[in-house]
Amino acid sequence: MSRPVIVTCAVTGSIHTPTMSAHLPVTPEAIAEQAVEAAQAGAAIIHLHARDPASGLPSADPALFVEIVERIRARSDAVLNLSTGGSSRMTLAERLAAARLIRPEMCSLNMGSMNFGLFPLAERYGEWKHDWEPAFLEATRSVIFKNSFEDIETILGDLGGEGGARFELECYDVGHLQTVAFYLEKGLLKAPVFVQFVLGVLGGIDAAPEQLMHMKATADRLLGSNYRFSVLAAGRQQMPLGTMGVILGGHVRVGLEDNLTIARGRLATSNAEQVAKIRRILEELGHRVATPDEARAELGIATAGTAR
Ligand code: KMH
Ligand code: ZN
Repeated sequence: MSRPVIVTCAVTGSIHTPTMSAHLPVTPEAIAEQAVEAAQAGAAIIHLHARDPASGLPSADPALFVEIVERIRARSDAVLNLSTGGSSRMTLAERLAAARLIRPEMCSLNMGSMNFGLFPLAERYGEWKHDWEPAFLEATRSVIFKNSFEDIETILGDLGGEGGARFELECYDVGHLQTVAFYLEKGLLKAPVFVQFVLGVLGGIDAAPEQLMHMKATADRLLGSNYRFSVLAAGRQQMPLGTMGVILGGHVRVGLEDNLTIARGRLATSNAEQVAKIRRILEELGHRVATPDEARAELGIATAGTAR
């Protein structure tokens, strides 16, 4: 049966570095341009990070986020989803500053503290565009991506609640689903929650079909009908496991934050290229992409115009 599938596009993130792809957008103009193209290609939700325009280093500067958001809003009605994960080297206050100011329709919310290993990526490159890149990746050997219960409650309290943001609940392992169930039970999260199954981060669950089934079965058991899900697989499993998520009745996230390629050994030239690819696949499967307003209705976001 034809079903509107919500495609999220995560356009730049804080994992990849400028050396890895010339197509990774860095400046507010480039991030906004790629976001608008991704929305035109079929993405209903745009997941946003910012980078320092000169160096490409992940940035928490609210002024950069404001510029990105204003540029996108002038040309697109896509749901804008601001990261509260930032990068594992930012403090919680830094990570929240932009969302506290902008009050977006959606924010990410990472459901547990974990190792987040980017250091193996450093071995693949010999020469770097910027000095900070190898040190940034190497630092993930010792840095914890901190998302304590207190941090989660701070984010829920500051950004959620009545009239607040809906959340993309980033779950990197089955244990994180227990935390989602806990906050649903406590009433701090409101159903239906939007769970992003994140597979393939070093330190989280690996990117394999069996693990996606395990995440889905665990979420079904713990969350019942109170959740919707999307699938994000880091690296080359992005399209295969995203497709599997669609087949399982879920939604899908693509974008250069999670994977720089469009096929084995070939860099994607834009975020829109990845959106177009998953769109072709899901249309071949008999589905269609959800519009931003269909995504808002499905996820309980107040319709554009009535809020923000
Ligand atoms: N980078 C992804 C694996 C966030 O921005 O809050 C998860 C993510 C986290 O998008
Ligand atoms: Zn992100």
